[in-house]
Amino acid sequence: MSVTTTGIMLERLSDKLSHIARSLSGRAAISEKNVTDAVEEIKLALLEADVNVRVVRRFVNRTLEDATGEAVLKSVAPGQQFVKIVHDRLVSFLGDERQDLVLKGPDTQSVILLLGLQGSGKTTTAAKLAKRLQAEGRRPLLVAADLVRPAAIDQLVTLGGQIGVDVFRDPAAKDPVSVVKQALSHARKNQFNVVLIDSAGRMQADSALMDEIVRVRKVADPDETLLVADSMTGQSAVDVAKAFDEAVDLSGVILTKFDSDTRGGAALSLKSITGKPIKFIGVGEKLTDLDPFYPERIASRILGMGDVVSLVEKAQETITQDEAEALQAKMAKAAFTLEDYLDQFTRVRKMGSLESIMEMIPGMKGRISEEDIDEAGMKYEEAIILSMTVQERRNHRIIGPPRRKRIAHGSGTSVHEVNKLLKKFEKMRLMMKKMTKNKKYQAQVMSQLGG
Ligand SMILES: Nc1nc2c(ncn2[C@@H]2O[C@H](COP(=O)(O)OP(=O)(O)OP(=O)(O)O)[C@@H](O)[C@H]2O)c(=O)[nH]1
Ligand SMILES: [Mg+2]
Repeated sequence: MSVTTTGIMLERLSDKLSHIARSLSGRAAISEKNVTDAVEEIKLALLEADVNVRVVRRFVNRTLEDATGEAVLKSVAPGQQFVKIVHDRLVSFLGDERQDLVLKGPDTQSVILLLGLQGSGKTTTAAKLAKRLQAEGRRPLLVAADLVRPAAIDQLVTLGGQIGVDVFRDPAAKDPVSVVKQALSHARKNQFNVVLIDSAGRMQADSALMDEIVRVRKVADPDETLLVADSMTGQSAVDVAKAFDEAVDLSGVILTKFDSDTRGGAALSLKSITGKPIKFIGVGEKLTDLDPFYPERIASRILGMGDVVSLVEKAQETITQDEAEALQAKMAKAAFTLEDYLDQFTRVRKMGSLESIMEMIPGMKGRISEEDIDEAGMKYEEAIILSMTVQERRNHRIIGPPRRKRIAHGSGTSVHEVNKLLKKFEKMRLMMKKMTKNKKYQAQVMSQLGG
């Protein structure tokens, strides 16, 4: 999907949230006050983005609940854990899983009814959906059931022509109910398996027009009753959704004009207030500009993509405090073995670099130099360690010249590489031991562990 256009929409909210996230995630220790302050800032950012007040309150309460627990504050990377909590909350407010259209099998007739306020994008979206369904191998029929606006039928016929989809119309009809009835039987006779009904727009959800839509819905008996809502209208899109849902029981929402510079509030409030999923977003005027709505992606987008998302992923792999403490104790006693070292390779692979895993260990940040972590050499190192016996991994000093030769052979490396690894490992251990004896370092570690 067009990530850049979505970015425009949520830019301001995203800037704020990612700033907060970054300032917290850099810290090795955070207090309950840090969390409440950050949540307060997020609350303001959400309100400013026009998110429904009730939704904001819910969001704030749940985030505080999750983030002020021991598990977060006492974890090794509390800032990262916090970012992950905010991210997961956002995903859940946006609707968790992607929700696709729920249609009948291709041998049966499915019906999609599109409704919404005037100018929200119903007609355009009907054509976009028809194009999409056609690409999926369906045989769609567009139905011009907007008899209110004079040019509405022509508009749909033009759009249908552009994508090669038939449009059912009856210029003489006075009641959309009769158009829909005829269209359904026309579709049955001519093997169209998806009927898309474009209904008349209304200025507001007034009772006369609501009555009409209720009657249309009754004859159409749709599989999908989709509200087409303009995301630029923010809060009022949510109110409109509520009104339509009460009248006709929506199955989902399509948020249009997601490419415009809106504040993002509608997307964040809709699911939470109406309980109806956002199924698609309109991201432009072209008929290809319709994207499935992925809560996960939008949440990442709101949090500022790139670095924050990787932080979230890292947080899932972060070593626990117990593990860090055990490692710490081993380092102090110079009991850190090649076995422990090997153990880190799997983590490193998930996290990207040895440097980043070292940074997870309290006090290690900035103390390991580039040359100590030749990452290209990691593959060799792993192969070498794997060729050792368990005893050798636990005590590398027992590895004499004949064994070095065997290990080199077994790992497909050279004696030179084996020697290099053993020398480097010895150096690392000495450094760790020296470091852990340093009083200043100890104080730093204790504060980072919250002790
Ligand atoms: N930028 C952008 N424009 C859109 C999007 N969807 C629709 N539009 C534009 O919004 C305007 C109104 O779209 P229509 O499809 O005619 O809206 P409608 O709900 O059918 O309008 P009425 O039938 O008058 O109630 C058109 O200019 C569309 O091109 C979108 O996702 N992004
Ligand atoms: Mg229209």
